[in-house]
Amino acid sequence: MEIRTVATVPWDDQRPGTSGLRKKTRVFAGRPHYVENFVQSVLDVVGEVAGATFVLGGDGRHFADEALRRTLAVLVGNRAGRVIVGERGLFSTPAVSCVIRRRGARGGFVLTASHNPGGPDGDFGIKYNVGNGGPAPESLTRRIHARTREIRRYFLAELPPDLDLARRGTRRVGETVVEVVDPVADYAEMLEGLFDFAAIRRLLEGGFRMAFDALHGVTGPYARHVLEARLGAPPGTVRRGDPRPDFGGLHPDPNPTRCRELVREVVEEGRLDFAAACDGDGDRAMILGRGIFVSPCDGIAVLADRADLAPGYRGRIRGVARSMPTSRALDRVAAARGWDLYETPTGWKFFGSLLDAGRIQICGEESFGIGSDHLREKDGLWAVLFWLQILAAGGGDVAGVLRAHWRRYGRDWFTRHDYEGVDPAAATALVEELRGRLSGLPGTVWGGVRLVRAEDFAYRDPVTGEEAVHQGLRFLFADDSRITLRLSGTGTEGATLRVYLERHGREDLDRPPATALAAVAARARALVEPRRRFGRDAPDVVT
Ligand code: VG1
Ligand code: CO
Repeated sequence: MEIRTVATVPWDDQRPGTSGLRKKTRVFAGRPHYVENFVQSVLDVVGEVAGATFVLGGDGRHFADEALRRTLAVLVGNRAGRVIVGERGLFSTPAVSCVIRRRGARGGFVLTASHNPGGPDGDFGIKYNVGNGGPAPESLTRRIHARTREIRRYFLAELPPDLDLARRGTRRVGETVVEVVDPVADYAEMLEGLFDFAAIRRLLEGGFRMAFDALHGVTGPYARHVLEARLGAPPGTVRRGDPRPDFGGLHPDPNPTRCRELVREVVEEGRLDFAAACDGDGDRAMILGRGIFVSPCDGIAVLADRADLAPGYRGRIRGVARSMPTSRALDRVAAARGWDLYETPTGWKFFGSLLDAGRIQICGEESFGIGSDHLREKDGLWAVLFWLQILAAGGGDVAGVLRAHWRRYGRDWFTRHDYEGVDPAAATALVEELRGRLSGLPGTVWGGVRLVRAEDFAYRDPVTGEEAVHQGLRFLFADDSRITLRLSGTGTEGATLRVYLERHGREDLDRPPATALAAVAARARALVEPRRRFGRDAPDVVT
């Protein structure tokens, strides 16, 4: 097998964001060496690649086939000992995390831009996960970025043209064993160890009506196997279950705006007991119950509070964590139960050290991602099973579970307003101006309510001591309401401003967030001035 040293020139824009390197598909596809440069940069930084095992796969989006072969060619070129590839190039993000851990791999490459749309005019991405199964931490992504700016060569193997990555089997290519595997098996077996499958099966066979919408992302094969084949949900429970390169023209982002029809069917018309949808790479899940939408912030709190109902978590929770913009519903559960509570910057990479150290067992983000120490990624199908476990064990329905939670802890109304594709200079100016004014804001009055605290969120990892600064501006008011502003780190066009609003209360628990948070939203508008700064009167997406 011939391995060539290919001369290359660096690209200056390969900085990983909140979750991997994300760009327009045409950037990945059109620029010479773009994939190889990034993969080689990762391997140069990680080191000791020869003989090591890597996991490789993705959500099957447009360009994934080509990126798969090019990534594999660089791994073989670097004399990796073994590459475990998902059949047809498919692997969900949580499954990659699972397989890295089970097989003791050095790391894994996930070819996905997650919830971003795909296709030739959409987005593509590469995430690198490390040996604990989790996203590369900041210290590593900084070094990877530095490496991409100086790389001058990569090592490339010529893959045999008849190497078939669509069929299971093991084959030696040069010094590397290429093992094409069923991407579902390990992951499904892991789930079976965490939940009481017999109880969930009784629920699903007992007239319970549910739907799972894979949005043509990678979760279709996982959900079909777990929900339909193993747990006895009727065929057809999984919708849009075949992964497609363009996600069927959909935006594989499970939120009420993008999943209008499912929300109408379940929440508005009450035609099913339960429904869920996952994003392209399977780490997010939106949960709906008959007549009710579960805010992900509430979802995290409920799952943690009821963890004893799942065999894998009974009596095991000692600490929990949430990203900073996520509502404080989880804090109330932690306080009541005497658990430690950590508040981290946005992005799953910040949970890894806490999970590794055993300080937390369950964690989550407002952006539909929840997970636990079973992996080092958020996990969409796991969250679905956790809800089914709660319903199977406790009886009742989603609405009943949520309302009982609110009665006990009060309700943390939460909403997120996204201004997408705004002028990056205007977005940066907003953040910088407000940052400059932070110390003068406490004591000022907004719509009759005093602002009591304003800060630029910084985080020191309690395990590693690593610092992360400028992780969002947050404003606390005298009525205990909270506004957080930050710029997205996953977009590929313009800037996206995220405005997170929340307030706690014990009265009128069924009020929708739009009503309960109307006054807070008005204060946020006064802070942001979207009309003046961005020429916008309303956010593009309200979650
Ligand atoms: C968003 C979410 C964040 C999540 C990240 C990756 O990041 O806000 O909570 O971890 O996406 O999710 P940002 O920087 O755009 O706000 V995934 O499922 O796209 O890998
Ligand atoms: Co995702």
